[in-house]
Amino acid sequence: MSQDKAWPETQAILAEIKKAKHILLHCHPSPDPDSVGSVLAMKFALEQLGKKVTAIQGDSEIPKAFMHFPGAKEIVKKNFFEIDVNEFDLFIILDSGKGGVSRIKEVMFPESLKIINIDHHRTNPGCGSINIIDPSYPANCLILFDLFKEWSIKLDSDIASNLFIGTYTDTGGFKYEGVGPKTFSAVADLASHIPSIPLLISKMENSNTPGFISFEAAALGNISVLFDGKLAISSVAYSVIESKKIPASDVSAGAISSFMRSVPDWSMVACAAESQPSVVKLSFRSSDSNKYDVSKLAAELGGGGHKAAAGAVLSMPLEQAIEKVVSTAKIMYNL
Ligand SMILES: [Mn+2]
Repeated sequence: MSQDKAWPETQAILAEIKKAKHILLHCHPSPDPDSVGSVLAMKFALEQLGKKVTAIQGDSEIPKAFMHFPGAKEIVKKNFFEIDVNEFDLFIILDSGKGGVSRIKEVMFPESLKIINIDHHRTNPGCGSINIIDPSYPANCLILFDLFKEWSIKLDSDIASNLFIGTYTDTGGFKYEGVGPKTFSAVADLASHIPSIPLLISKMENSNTPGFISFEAAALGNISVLFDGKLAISSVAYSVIESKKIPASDVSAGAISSFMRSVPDWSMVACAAESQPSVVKLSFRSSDSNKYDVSKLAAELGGGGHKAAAGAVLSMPLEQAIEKVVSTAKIMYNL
C-alpha cells in the first residue's frame, strides 16, 4: 500500500487484457470525474493495445458538465441489464467503492467473464479475480497513470485530459490528503499533453444550472450546527425539492458538503438530501480527517468513501436519517 512501489498484479492484468476479445467498462452510480475519466482513459489505452472496448454509463446518466471530456460521447447510455453481458470476456471495474461494487453484484455475470477491479477506495471489498486496491492514491486516475507507464501506453491528449480531470477533481483541486510530490510529477507529465488545462477545468466547473442554484439555496439555508461545531448538517426535504421543481440531476449533496468544508470552525460537515420520498443521499466531508475519519461514519451507515470525503444513502424519512447520522457520529467520535 504505497505510491512508491509497483503492484505485483500489474503484469497479470496486462496479460488478461492481451487475451481478451471484447472488454466491458462502466461508470459507477452518480459518477464523478474520477469515474468517468478513469473509464475513458482506460478505453483509449485498451484501444491503443488493439482491443475492442465498450464503455457503458451504468445506473446513472453522465452529467452534462463532463460531456466535453474526450470520448465522453462514446459512452453507451445503457446499464448492465440493457446489454448482453455474454458478449464480453473481460470486465474492468474502476473507481467503484463498496457501494458501486455491491450494485455490480446484483448483476448475474457468466462464469467465463474475467473481472479485474482497480480502485483507491479503502472500502472496496475486492470482488475481482485480480484486484489492485490502493488507498494511498488520492485518485483512481493516478493509479491508471502508473499502470499505463508500466504497460508502455503512450500518453496523448485524450488519455492525459481524462486522467488529469479525474485527478484534479478527486483531490479537491490538489487539496486533499494523499496529494504530494508524486501527484505533481504525474500532473506535470499529463499537462504536457493537454491543449488547455484552464479550458478543461472551466468547462466542467462553470456548468451550474438554475435547478442546482435552487438546491444550493435550500441546502445552505438549512444548516444545523451540533456538538460545538464538530458536526454541521445541511438538509433538504423532498417536499422542498418537489415544490421548487429541482431536477434529480441537480440534487448534489457532495457539492454542498464540499462547500461547507470551507468553514474552519466545523470539523465534520454533512449534507442530507432527500432526493426521493424516504431516500436520503448523504455526503460527508472532514477538515480533520485523522481525528474525524468520515469513511468510518459512512461505512457504518452502509456507504463508503475516503477519510476526508465519503457518502451513504439511507432509505428512511429525512428526520430519521438525520437522527441516525447524529447518533452514530456521537458514539463513533465521542462527541
Ligand atoms: Mn475516485
